[in-house]
Amino acid sequence: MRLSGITPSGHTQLGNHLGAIARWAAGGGADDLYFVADLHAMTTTHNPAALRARASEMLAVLIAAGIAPERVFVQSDLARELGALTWALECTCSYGEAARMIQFKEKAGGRSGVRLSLLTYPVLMAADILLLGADEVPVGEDQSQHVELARALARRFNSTYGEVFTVPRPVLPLTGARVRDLADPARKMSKSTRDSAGVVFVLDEPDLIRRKIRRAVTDAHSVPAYSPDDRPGVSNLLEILGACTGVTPQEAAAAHTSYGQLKEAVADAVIETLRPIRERTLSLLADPVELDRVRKAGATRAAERGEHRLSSALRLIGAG
Ligand code: AQP
Repeated sequence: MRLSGITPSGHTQLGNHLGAIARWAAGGGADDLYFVADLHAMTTTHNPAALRARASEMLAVLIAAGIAPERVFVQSDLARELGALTWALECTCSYGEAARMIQFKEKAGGRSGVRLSLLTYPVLMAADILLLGADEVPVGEDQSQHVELARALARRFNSTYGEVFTVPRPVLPLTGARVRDLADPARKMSKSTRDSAGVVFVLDEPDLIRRKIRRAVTDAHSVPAYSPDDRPGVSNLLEILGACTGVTPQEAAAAHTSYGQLKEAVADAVIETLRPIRERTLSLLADPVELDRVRKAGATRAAERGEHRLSSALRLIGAG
């Protein structure tokens, strides 16, 4: 069983969709679970009301994109279970192990005023994985150290207190295109980027999507060619077009003779790819009672899947 999450650190963007969500919707095993990792969006300054709204919106986007509602849940709906398991795992983890995490070192930058949760969130991530018994965790390079920690904690807990956890394996994610920021193709498109001129959000209006794509940074050439290293802007557009229309970036390049023509084609393809998701998301959000019912059902199913591991772990560690 695979477990994948998406953090509501901003609104869902095109990269999240083409790189992850579309794959999640298209493939995977019947047991796989996907979650909105809202607790992970609290490790730096955050706005509670905005986070709550984004978490609901992201849940709706995942369902609208085609992931079966019974495979989706919001992490904070399992806050009690995850909080209890995180504590048991923190009591299995050394301070040195947590402080060695590269992401912590990079993000904390040696400052003592950072939230303690920035140090401990890999333990919460271990709890996400171990509670649900995921044996495969798709992770990119930046998170692989955290899955190693989850493996170490699972092994240590099992050998110290008793066998309860499946030891997870990091696996290559079902990745699609790697989408770059339209205004700065040197960096990847990210939902939390402050200047959103180069970020297409899944819920952007079609007109806005077209304007952002028309303004995409390219280069001094005039005929499209796929060459990511020296022509990152136009190559990014070709990858986006390829991902939206099911062709290779090279094929997309061959079909266009000018940057202007290419940008219009990219805008059309992105708008048509996102249109049904946007429409379904808006209709899900327009019926909060139904969305809440789906959300509660997802949370109940996920909690039931983890219940026996949590109660065994707590009993084995001496709680209750
Ligand atoms: N630009 C991207 N191209 C392809 N895939 C991407 N993903 C993110 N950006 C791109 C994939 O989306 C999934 C969920 O992402 P996440 O929320 O776990 O974290 P992230 O990778 O940090 O996403 P963002 O949008 O860049 O968020 P912030 O701004 O908070 O850092 C992952 O599978 C990720 O690979």
